[in-house]
Amino acid sequence: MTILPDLSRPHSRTSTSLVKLVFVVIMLVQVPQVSRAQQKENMSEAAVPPYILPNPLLAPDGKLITTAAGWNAVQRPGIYHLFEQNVYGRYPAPSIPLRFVLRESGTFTAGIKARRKQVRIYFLPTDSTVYLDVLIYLPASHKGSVPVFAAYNFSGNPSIANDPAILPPGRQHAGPGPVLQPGAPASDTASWPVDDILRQGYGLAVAWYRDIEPDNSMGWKSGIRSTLQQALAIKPEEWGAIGAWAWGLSRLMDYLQQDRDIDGKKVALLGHSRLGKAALWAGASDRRFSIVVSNESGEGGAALSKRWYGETIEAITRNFPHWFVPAYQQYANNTTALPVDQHMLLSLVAPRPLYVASAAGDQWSDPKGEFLAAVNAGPVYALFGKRGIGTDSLPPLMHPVGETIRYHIRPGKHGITRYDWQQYLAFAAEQWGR
Ligand code: GTR
Repeated sequence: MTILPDLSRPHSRTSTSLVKLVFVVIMLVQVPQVSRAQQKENMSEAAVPPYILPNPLLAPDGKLITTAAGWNAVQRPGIYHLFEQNVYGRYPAPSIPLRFVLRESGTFTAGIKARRKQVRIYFLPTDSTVYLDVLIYLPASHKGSVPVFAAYNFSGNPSIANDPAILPPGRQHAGPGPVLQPGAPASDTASWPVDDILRQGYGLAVAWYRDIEPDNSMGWKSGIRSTLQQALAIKPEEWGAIGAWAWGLSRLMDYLQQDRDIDGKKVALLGHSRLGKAALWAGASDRRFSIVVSNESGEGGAALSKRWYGETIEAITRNFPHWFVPAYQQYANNTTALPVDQHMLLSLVAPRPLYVASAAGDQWSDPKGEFLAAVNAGPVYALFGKRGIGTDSLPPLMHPVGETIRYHIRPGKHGITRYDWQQYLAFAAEQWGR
């Protein structure tokens, strides 16, 4: 792809000052480049070597993009394509008609009364073995369509709430992680404060990511990268598991768009950790998600890769070779050659609201690298007249900063907590004007 400068509009005074802002922000984190093989993981801030971030507004011909129109027409597609080629792979167009089957509906009291729906999304017209099971809770008192938070869960739909009516997964998927036992207490209710979500007038739509692809290096053989290979005209190696999971989120969105109980214009997509990586790629790829939330998504998610701290491309591609396209591996000890960094992934969400969150006890995810990526997506948001983080200093614990891009770091370990959710619910209320 050739990236051309945007010549469609004369540079206004605003765009000139935006350009200056771009330089200021970029200069704050850019320091001279060193070529250093990043063989091991570094957990010491003092040992972080200098690195250079690509400027998302700098077109390959050396001209700066200075308008939203130029970004959308030229730079956005170019950067998106670089992520497809080098990191996540192609995002196939849905060339197959989906089938939605309502399997169950009822009520559940999670502190507050909820309506429950369980829907199966089939991905092939006649085959019934390839599907995504969706569990939806809606505030029972609410009339009309409601905004929702959509997310994958790690351990299956029955893990999110002690609701005996939640249908078990249609099949068990190979590890890692324990096999789900029917009737066992929900194992992950702490990550899903269903009552808080419903009380604030939102619905929740969740699905188990392993319906799309089991999370191991052989998972592609039984996941959609094999079963939908023909239907989507994409070879398994043309995308990775994160790409497949992200694509599944878009199909969940297809369902949400046509459910009259749901306000399809107000769907916030949230993901934690590896599922945060998938949520960011889905949010970058599918502009119907009106808010995107990354909870401790780390390397390959919101954290900068060129900053040598915490998990590295070398470690992630060694431990999880199935998550990315094979091309990503070539940057394992050569991050300077990577033509993008994760602030550019965050930029692809612009101008939609974006929340990036870290935990101080989760240094493997590189909280500071996540913060700096959020800061450096700011110049793209500025093209749309939106304010980003507004500071280049990591804020104190539990002090969310920023407007359309927001960031917080909280104490504690890797996980998604009630505190995290409270910030996301407040952010959504603010952004959606509720
Ligand atoms: C870790 C991995 C991280 C993150 C995490 C998770 O083992 O290194 O990139 O994805 O798993 O998903 O919990």
